[in-house]
Amino acid sequence: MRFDELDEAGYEQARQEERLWRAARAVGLSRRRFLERAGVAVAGAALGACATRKSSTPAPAVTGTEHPFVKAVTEDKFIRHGTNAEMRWEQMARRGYVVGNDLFFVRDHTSTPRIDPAAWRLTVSGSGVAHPLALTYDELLALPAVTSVTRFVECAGNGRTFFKEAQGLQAKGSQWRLGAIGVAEWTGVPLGAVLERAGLKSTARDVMPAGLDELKVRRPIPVAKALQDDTLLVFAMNGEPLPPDHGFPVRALVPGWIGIASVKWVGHIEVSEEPLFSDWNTGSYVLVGPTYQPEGSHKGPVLTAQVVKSALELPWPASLAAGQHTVRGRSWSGQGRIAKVEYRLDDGPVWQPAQLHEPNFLTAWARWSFTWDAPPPGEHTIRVRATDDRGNTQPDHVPFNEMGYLYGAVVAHPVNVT
Ligand SMILES: Nc1nc2c(c(=O)[nH]1)N[C@H]1C(S)=C(S)[C@@H](COP(=O)(O)O)O[C@H]1N2
Ligand SMILES: [Mo]
Repeated sequence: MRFDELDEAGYEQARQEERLWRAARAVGLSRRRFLERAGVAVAGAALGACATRKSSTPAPAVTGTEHPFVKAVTEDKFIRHGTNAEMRWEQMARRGYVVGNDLFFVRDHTSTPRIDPAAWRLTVSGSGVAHPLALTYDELLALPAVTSVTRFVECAGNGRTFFKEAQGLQAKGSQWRLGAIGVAEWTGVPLGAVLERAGLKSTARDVMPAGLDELKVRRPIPVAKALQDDTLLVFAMNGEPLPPDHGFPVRALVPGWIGIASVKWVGHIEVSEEPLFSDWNTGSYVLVGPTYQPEGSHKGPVLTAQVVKSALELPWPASLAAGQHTVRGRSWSGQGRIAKVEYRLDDGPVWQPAQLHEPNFLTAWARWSFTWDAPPPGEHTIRVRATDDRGNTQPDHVPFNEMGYLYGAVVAHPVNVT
């Protein structure tokens, strides 16, 4: 099989096949037998079992896993999309402000690596720092940390499937509905503090954390964003050591920005006086489509902050008995706090206000509710539209882009009233 590796979906498919093929070789399967057994998922599961029995070699700093995830990704909590797992929104109906680590969505370009914290090092180097630095896990944990930084991590492609469902245009990549977002309470060392220790120069321009996963996922951010108080090197999530699937031992947290900036399993940080590039800011995570133009080495405008979105804490489609209900959901923005949420039934002309609930943290989300007299039995839709305190609001339509990023348009949630 041949894939276009410059395209996000192609890259992942190619790597997925390579990974399984390597696993096959490790347990002595010929490529032919491997392909015969093909049904890639089946082969993966079988090989996983063999590989576990065989592994007795001493642990290097980074080892791969046969399966994409370490935590239990079960049907009741998640919708699987290959190496990614989307949170089921109805699960949030019984929960508080943050998303528990067990329910937090996972977005792995390949699979979750297992990293030995004793062998792990964080290195910082490049033309933008005066003295390159190497820190052990214990040394990083000994630096002054901040906690209670409650922020979302959201994939740039969250909502992607609506390009197809609402506009009939299929975008490349995981067909997420709205569950590629989670809010957690993060603990970590401000990235700026680590950069200062490496002698950050006033001429430094870009900062690029790089992951220790198979693809070495990396994406630059400007120094100004790296130095923001809440841009962190995170080592704990909701009061627990960062789970493997979410970047153990250390991930970046780049608040408000598309998820790819929050690099997981960080091993190295490059700091440069020159602009930095990687495939994740030139080829992907840029807007490519009829209304967008390439910009220099970037295939299109480079994505940074997330747009405004809303989701209902209901299954998709939902089913409700006729009568009165409290409908709940959450709205968020990468650029400010949520200021207003409105809802609308079916194609009715009137937007009515929903009630906002505290807390309403910046670049996290706001919960809201409204009382709904479910109409007579039949198929209905609920639409929700949020506005942030910068005046950004959810439009009825967003122009198509090939990789399906930033779908912030109002979504019609189907509700079957019985
Ligand atoms: N090293 C590395 N970092 C990564 C990724 C990855 O595949 N490898 N995925 C990114 C993407 S696209 C997103 S949306 C977020 C998802 O974070 P989560 O899996 O903790 O929810 O991690 C980002 N950081
Ligand atoms: Mo993402």
